[in-house]
Amino acid sequence: MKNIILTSLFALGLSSAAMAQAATDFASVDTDASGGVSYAEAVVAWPDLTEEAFAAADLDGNGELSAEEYDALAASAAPAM
Ligand SMILES: [Ca+2]
Ligand SMILES: [Ca+2]
Repeated sequence: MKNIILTSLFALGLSSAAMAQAATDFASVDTDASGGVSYAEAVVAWPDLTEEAFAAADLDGNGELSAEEYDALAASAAPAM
């Protein structure tokens, strides 16, 4: 049964899009629950994220994305994929 379900998901092309969505909310990406998303954490959820894009999203330049900074990044990055 599992294989049938997985195959169906892949066949529908939901594998990357749907699962990426599910795993990219702030709390999920902040894997160490520090309250900020580091570049290392962000790149897990956004493999294509460049350091430049991360730095641009880090508006206060503290090296981590707050929930607000992260949401802004996610909003701009999500439609691309
Ligand atoms: Ca963190
Ligand atoms: Ca920041």
